[in-house]
Amino acid sequence: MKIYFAGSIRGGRNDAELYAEIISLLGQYGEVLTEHIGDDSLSSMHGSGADPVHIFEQDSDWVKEADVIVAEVTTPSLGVGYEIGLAESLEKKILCLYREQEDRSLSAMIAGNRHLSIAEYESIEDIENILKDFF
Ligand code: 6IA
Repeated sequence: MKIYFAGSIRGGRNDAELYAEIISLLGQYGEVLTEHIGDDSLSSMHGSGADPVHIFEQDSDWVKEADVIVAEVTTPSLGVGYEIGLAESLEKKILCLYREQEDRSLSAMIAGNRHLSIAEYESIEDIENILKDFF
């Protein structure tokens, strides 16, 4: 099973450590194509010289190759939203993980989309159980 994990980069890296934990949990279920998303040294600015055309093409290819997309959607990210839309158009199975926030709500384009599985969590233990059910 090939798993594409999507998480915010330029949207903000506050949850980068959590992404690494989720990626490690996902490793029990298959090959995670995007382990770099949890890389703590990948800041929103670092590597800004990286070729965006290459990143776009590589990530789009990986979405196509993946059996399943797991997206952490708490930190709003244009890239993650795009990847979810692309995956939906390719009829992939998609799980969105969301932690409720005091100051903002999840985009209606995600929250209101019946093609997505959306799971709210509070702790990493919740995520473990959500993944068990999903896979
Ligand atoms: O809009 P965002 O940057 O928050 O979008 C994040 C999403 O887009 C992630 O799920 C990634 O799959 C993808 N993505 C965005 N930027 C990159 C990237 N380097 N490398 C790989 N995937 C990416 C960007 C340059 C970075 C060193 C700042």
